[in-house]
Amino acid sequence: MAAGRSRSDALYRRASKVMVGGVNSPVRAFKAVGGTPLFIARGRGPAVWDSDGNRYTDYVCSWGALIHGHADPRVLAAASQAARKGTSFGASTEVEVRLAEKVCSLVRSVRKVRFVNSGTEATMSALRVARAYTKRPALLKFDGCYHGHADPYLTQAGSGMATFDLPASAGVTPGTAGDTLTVPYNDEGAAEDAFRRDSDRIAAVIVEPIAGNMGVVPPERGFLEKLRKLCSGSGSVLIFDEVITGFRVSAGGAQQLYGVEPDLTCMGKIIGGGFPVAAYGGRIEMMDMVSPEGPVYQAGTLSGNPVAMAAGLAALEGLSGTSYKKLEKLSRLLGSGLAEAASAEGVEVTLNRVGSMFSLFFCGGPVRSFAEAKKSKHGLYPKFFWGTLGRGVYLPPSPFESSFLSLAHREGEVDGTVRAARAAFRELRTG
Ligand code: KE4
Repeated sequence: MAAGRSRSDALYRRASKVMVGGVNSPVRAFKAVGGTPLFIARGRGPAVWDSDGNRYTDYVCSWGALIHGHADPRVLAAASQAARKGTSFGASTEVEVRLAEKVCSLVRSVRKVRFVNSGTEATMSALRVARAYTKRPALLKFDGCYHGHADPYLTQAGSGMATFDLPASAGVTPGTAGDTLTVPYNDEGAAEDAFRRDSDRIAAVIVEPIAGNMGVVPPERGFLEKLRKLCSGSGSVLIFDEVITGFRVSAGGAQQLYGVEPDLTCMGKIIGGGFPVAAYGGRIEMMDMVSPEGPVYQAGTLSGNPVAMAAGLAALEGLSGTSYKKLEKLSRLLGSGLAEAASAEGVEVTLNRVGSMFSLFFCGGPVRSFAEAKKSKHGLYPKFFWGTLGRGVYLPPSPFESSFLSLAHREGEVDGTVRAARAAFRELRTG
């Protein structure tokens, strides 16, 4: 399959001279799976091609942003039409109003929104609003959840922090870290204990309503409801970080799927159709704390960028009820195919899936927390990653990430992926 990866290797050597680690985001460096990272030359639909011309069925999908697949014609047309009118004005435009109206129509709890350029900005700003609104300092988050790289979130985080086994980040002051409480995901009792100890200090609880950054870990029954009750009972702000799950698992995100309404919601990835767009929004009395309406300052040169807004609007307008039915049908086919392939080859795996986001753990189940996710035999993941990559399937280069299907994936891709996985599972067993 692989026509070699010499161009990627050469590009990585060049990149490493001028970019930290040869990458612009740590997980892309393939440290969790070894070897040198791929350099991607182009993508179309469900596929990407590396710089050596090797084709892969893509399950990274730009970390979940590309629900329509690569180079979606509608998104491309919208972005290029917008760009021809100018790329940025630093002033308001009609298209950002239309995207804001679309977001508010899809996510019931979001009555007002502010666009930013990354999920990190969204979660950082949402916390600032919560602290201003409650006049309290502390944040409660969950082990294994990742909310971007703002200082308050870099303790016991998932995604790249878990990949590099970093319980905390250098450069975060003890004062900042001291205001962040972490408890295990899906542990209602631990959350209750945190409130019993610190409810008068807790400004906000932030949670991935479906965890995607320790691998996929769905909420146990009652977990989100418990967080809602604890926050309502103590005047803390409930923040759903739906940067991954927003518009992914349903039109209204995980909050619609599970019927639990947060006070603030952070969104990203799909909302920009592959362009740098994120947002935070929610209750009017909280959002009106933000400048210029209120005392919480937050700003951004490229916030609401018209090209990115046009791409995001096209992405959201391209989603309908049937989109989620299609994604569920194909994702179920893939999930069962992978589980059957592992079982046929005598490899113990737990496959967690919600809609079109899924991940494999190399251990018995259930996997309901970061501690249980870490029980996965991670030594097997690199072998499985390279075994499938060499057969034309591109999975996330870390076990602490989600895989995603797009609306461009078809049964042909799923069949090919299951065949490649079965061969890779067999290699795990036979060495
Ligand atoms: P960004 O700042 O990377 O746009 O978003 C931060 C973020 C916030 N919340 C959640 C739930 C997220 O998953 C993320 C970012 N996701 C990772 C992948 N799991 C981005 C990939 C990367 O770090 O390169």
